[in-house]
Amino acid sequence: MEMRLYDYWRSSASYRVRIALNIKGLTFEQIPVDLRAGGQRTEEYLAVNPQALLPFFESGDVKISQSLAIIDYLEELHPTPAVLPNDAAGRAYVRSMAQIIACDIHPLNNQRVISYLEKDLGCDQLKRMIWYHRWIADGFKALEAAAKAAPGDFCYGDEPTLADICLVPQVYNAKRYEVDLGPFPTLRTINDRCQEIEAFAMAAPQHQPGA
Ligand SMILES: N[C@@H](CCC(=O)N[C@@H](CS)C(=O)NCC(=O)O)C(=O)O
Repeated sequence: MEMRLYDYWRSSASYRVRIALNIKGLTFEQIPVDLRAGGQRTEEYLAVNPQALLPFFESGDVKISQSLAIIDYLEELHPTPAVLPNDAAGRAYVRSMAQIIACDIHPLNNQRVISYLEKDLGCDQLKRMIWYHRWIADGFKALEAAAKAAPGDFCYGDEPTLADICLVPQVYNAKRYEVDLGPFPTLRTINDRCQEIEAFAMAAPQHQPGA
């Protein structure tokens, strides 16, 4: 069954799903939705995903929003190569790292939130950047400690997992907005290691349509 991914080259949540699809060696059609032009709020896209967010995944009758739910689905359907460890404690640890990013950093810095700060609350650019940096630094502090305490060369273990899949796009965002990554040496090393893996490299924003 052909897989389709509605995404945007700079969308970090879409970037997660692209990495997972690549790790599992799955081919997929990309349907770019231009977030900067408000493509997520068009009638056409709202009919696909009423939440007006990317990514969105389709495969036949299966239609899924939310990057982590999509990756869970792919993991269940295509268990190897796995992106979760094979023991319950390991899986919980990896999910907790992934959720530091996906639940506690990313939603606070999403385009609609930054735009709300600017247009509705009148925050100037400096305040918006202080906000943006704050939540990455907060989350990365916890993630740095978690990755340092974990075994292996990646966030957890010797193969990339869901935690690395979430980390790399978030580091991309951090670099884009010039967040100081000096205090996070473990995360920087893991990010560099992931860049050497084709599945991660090919999922990078600069290789996507529209970039
Ligand atoms: N929790 C969602 C987050 C999705 C999300 O926020 N996507 C961003 C792009 S990375 C988006 O579509 N933003 C559009 C907007 O803020 O208007 C997921 O993991 O899929």
